[in-house]
Amino acid sequence: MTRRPGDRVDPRLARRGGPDDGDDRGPGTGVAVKPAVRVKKPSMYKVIMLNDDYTPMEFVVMVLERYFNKSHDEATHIMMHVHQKGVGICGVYTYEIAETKVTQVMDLARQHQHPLQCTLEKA
Ligand code: TYC
Repeated sequence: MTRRPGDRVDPRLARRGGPDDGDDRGPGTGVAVKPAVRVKKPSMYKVIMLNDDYTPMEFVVMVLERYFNKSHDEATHIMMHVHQKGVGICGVYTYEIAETKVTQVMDLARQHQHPLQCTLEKA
């Protein structure tokens, strides 16, 4: 049987160095047993883009291609969605990755003097 991290082990079956665990090498020589490891899935965060009246459409498409790995068609679709509805999702990531992407987008928009706004929201 193959065990994966996080699997529960029946304590009656685990070798714990008890009175008769089959280890006859004397005190202090028991088999070391790793404590059970419970691995939690990380929380996920949406990176959200907001519409404005001034940022050029081509700039938004370029941002979606460069930082969110979208194809030109996908990027155009998301940009048009934001343009028409006011808000849209660029992608869903763990906190640090989402935060990094928001910073990268906001920095580039500032450098080009566009008012583009990007933020993150718990998914
Ligand atoms: N509304 C902008 C325009 O007409 C385009 C735009 C789309 C801006 C999406 C921001 O997140 C945005 N030039």
